[in-house]
Amino acid sequence: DWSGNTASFSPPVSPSSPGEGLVLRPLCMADFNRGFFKVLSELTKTGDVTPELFTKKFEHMKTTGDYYVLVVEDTHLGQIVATATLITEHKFIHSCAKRGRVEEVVVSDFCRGKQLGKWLVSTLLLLGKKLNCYKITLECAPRNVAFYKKFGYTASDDSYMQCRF
Ligand code: 16G
Repeated sequence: DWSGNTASFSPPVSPSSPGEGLVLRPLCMADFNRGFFKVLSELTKTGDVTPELFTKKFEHMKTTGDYYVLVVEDTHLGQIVATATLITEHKFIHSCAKRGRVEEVVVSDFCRGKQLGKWLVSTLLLLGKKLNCYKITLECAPRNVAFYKKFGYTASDDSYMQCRF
């Protein structure tokens, strides 16, 4: 049930009217030179990633068919200004269903207020539904919980646990 999606756009934002010069599209190889990692570094440590490593990893992701990495490009600047990823994970349960994960949602600091986060997150919700995911999950900082609630995400009773290496 996706009726909990109450996110609204003001002014209206849609894939056909993203805002002057802003384009939402899948990641491509050339985005390495358009500041893709600079945007990611606003979320967490990216480490040193060479063009070769990026190419190898991205090729692998494309081969699996389970990675949907979206970017927003400011075509005037020729720079990536926001990104978000949907990953589908395969299950035996729920009649061999897929589960979706939303990861690395980042909007460049200087682009705040343009509702690019809403644009990306709502696009990934529609995509997850289209791909027949039985649920979509994400982890986020406590300050972002209210933002995701607007799209119908609810806090889970399950504990989020991790081992870090
Ligand atoms: C946030 C991100 C997650 C990312 C993590 C990186 C969203 C919705 N969540 O939780 O995808 O992997 O930050 O933090 O964008 P880390 O470097 O501590 O793993």
